[in-house]
Amino acid sequence: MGSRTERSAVNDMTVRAARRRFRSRVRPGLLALSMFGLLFLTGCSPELVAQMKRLGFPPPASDRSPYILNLWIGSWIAAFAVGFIMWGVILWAANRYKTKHAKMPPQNRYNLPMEIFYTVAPFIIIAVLFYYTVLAQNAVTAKAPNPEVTIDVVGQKWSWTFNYKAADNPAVGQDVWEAGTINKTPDLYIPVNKLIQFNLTSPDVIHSFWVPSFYEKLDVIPGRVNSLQLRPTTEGVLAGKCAELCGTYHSAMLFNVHVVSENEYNNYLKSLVAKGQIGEAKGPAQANAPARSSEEGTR
Ligand SMILES: [Cu+2]
Repeated sequence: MGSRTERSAVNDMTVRAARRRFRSRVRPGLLALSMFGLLFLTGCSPELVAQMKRLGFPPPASDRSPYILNLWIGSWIAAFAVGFIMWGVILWAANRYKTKHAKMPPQNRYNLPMEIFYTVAPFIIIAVLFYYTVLAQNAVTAKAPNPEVTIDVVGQKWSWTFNYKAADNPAVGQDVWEAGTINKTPDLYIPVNKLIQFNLTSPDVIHSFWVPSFYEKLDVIPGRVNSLQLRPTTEGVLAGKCAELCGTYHSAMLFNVHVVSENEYNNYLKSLVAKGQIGEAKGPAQANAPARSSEEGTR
């Protein structure tokens, strides 16, 4: 009886000594990490800190952006929560059953509750992510029957054409267009806080309409019309690009998005009327011809 008590006292001392060793090793590491974090964060500009808080995303620029941003941040929180639990369990097991203990940990083969747990837990994680993804997707792809502004976008090899359906707009009264070329980056003008519908078509290969600040992109597919709606929330100039590797000069498929006041928007459309860019443009003529395989470049 006495020897068992002595043995357990010795065990307690060994465990306490191990804990002390562990703390003395971990504490300086944590301190260094937090000092580094503090220095790193204080050395950053407010924009960079804001971008880090969005986990790398640019400032949101449309009414649909917050849904995607929340899904992005929520997914990382869920991933880190699972990660911390798993890292914790791994570290605990590695420390608890170090080889110098020379003791086999209790084996749990055929432990039914444990097996059910690690089968069901991933399904719960996936189901929760799936649920929030569907909610965000429905909010982002929701369409109203009467958008305030409609713009037909043509993605062609290797630039963009924007058709402003402005015949109903009393300030303009005509449909107008603007087209880019491989050497001229086209401008897309949209009015702030208006519900805009983009109808996307391609006369040649698959492109993808992408304005990173809107957080969403949509494929531009020959033979079908894909459309998306959004309401830009802040005035400014945003970068637009093609997000589908579509051929040799894919990287030239850039455009500038000018989010402006309604007045500026109407003035811009009137300037297109003045230039005679009236009616509808569907991309360059050669782009409308069937593509030959030798012209395809990288496919
Ligand atoms: Cu493209």
